[in-house]
Amino acid sequence: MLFPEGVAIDGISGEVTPSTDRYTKKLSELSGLFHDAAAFDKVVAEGGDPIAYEVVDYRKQECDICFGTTIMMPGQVGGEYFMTRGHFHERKDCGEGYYTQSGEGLLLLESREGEVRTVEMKPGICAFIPPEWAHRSINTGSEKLVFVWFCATDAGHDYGTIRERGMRKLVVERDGRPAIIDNPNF
Ligand code: PAN
Ligand code: ZN
Repeated sequence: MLFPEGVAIDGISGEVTPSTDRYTKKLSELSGLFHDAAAFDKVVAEGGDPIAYEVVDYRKQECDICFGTTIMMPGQVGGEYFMTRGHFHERKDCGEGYYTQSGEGLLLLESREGEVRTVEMKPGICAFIPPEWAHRSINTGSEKLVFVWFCATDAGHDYGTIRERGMRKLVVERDGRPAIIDNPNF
């Protein structure tokens, strides 16, 4: 039986207490994601394979909703900001919410039909991710980007589509600011 409880979410560290699960993605695990493969190898080697992001879950399999945080480190690979893998949900009726707690970033979204949108990620903004929109978060700031996500427990992740063909746009630093450019490899 499940019991109600208050879950503490630290908006700066992203820690979730109590949590049920967590994982860390080191930069080397994101091989193939960034446009500049040589720059990627260099950052991994010279930067000591830094952590790119961490995901902390509060998830009860017996319940339909779950939530957690994503804690994204700042960094760049060949001018491209650190980003998540990006995915569609397996369940075609499942959307998601991303409520930014601290830091700054961009949420890059792409529909099945190929329409591209971005939503600014900054404290106070809760991004609505509709079903059937792939979503990738990008830390465009110099601090950690921490956001709370909430979705259906069994939404599932379809990573394959984005892994195989990438997304239509890249987010890169240009003149000290984030710029959204066409992905030349798409
Ligand atoms: C989030 C993401 C998390 C990491 O919990 O899974 O930010 O991003 P990737 O899974 O794309 O690497 C979410 O959108 N869940 O559905
Ligand atoms: Zn998702």
